[in-house]
Amino acid sequence: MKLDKTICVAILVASVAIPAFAENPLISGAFSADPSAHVFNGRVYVFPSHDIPAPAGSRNKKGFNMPDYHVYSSENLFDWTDHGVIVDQEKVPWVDGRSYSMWAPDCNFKNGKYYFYFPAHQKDGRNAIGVAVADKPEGPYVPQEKPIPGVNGIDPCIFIDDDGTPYLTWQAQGNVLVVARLKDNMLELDSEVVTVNHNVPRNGLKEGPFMFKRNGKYYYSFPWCERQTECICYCMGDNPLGPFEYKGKIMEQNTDCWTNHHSVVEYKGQWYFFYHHNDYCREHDVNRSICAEYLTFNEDGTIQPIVPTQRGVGITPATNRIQIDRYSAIGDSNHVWVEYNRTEDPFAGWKTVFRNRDNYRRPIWIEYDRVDFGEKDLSSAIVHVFARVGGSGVIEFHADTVDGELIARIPIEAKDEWQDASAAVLKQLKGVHNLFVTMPDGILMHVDWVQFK
Ligand code: FUB
Repeated sequence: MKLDKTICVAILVASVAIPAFAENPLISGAFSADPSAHVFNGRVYVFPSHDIPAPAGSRNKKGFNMPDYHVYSSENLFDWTDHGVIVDQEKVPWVDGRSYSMWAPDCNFKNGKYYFYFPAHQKDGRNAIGVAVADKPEGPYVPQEKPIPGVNGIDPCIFIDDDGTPYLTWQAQGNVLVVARLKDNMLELDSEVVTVNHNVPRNGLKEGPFMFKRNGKYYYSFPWCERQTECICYCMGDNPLGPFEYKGKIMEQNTDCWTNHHSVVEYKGQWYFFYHHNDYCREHDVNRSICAEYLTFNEDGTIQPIVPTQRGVGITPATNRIQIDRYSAIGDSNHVWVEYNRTEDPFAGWKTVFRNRDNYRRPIWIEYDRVDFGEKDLSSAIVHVFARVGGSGVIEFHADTVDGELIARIPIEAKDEWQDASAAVLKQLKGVHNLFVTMPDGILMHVDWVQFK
């Protein structure tokens, strides 16, 4: 797919400070990568890095171009607010302002302040890690004049232990993950820099470390390129300075995007795993988008492997436009699949194509988990559909299974344009249910979204 850079740049500018809505990816209208998630003041804040298509004058046409950082927050993990740019390469005194080198960051709270850690190229070209400080998670952030002394590398993660002791871990030069204690001022090292030893094989790149604590155990996780692309694996230990014991993979490598980068957070009693993929850019893998999944621990504290989904996390109100192409399960791929709405503009999202070939007799279906039907009766069900002349038929909504209770049956008239077809709700549901959308009659329909009113 060819990504039109003019369109992308225009959308990036327009996206600042407007809400972003999504399942996976979480953010639309701008690229985002390397998500670092934290809970501050009862909301989830995600501090990603920001990929852009290579701008004129970039020295790195084919690689990452990352000029600044935004912060996003959400209360329901479905509606995300973009709080705008918090740190810009041109406004940090020590950073080469034309290097587009603002890679994976992290942020944490201590002494009443928010400390944002970010890597970038210094004016002499070497990588350093600096800090910007704010009174609120959404900023404004004030960058320090100089980077942290003695810290050369990328991908900082700032972990604060229960007793308030801060630790910084990062990828140091030479493909080595390291950790050090910080002083109480959060701006200087307070210990030797310790190499993190774990018994993954020595070969393969390791970067993007993330540390968190649960039930007294320290979890040290990181992307590792074992074969073609990066998987995310983890170790556990009893001390933030190690040693750690290797426990296995949280997320397998994927086929399309060379990098992955993650964070783990507990919010309202549920654990979440944030990561990235290149869903909005299939032409190459340096314009990425952040995603989230549920994370589950075993009894012994080990982590269950996570498979990436389109559906992601969160509960969707039935009265929203439900993007069923962000599905949780899908039928036979010869008869139902997902495509971009407009290949020239990936941020326009996806649609589901229902296609009955050879008089296929089984249900053609897609499932979207966790729809909240609320407590009040709903009157109508709507489908935003394109069914060209000769393509009339029916779309049905079912509750919880493909042949579960019939919520609505919507006759579709063939038209040469997109239409909102609707019908009365036949079965009133209350609370959260999984929604199955089927095409019991018809040849070819494109569905962008469905909605209840
Ligand atoms: O985003 C640039 C780099 O790619 C990050 O710093 C790495 O962790 C990888 O995600």
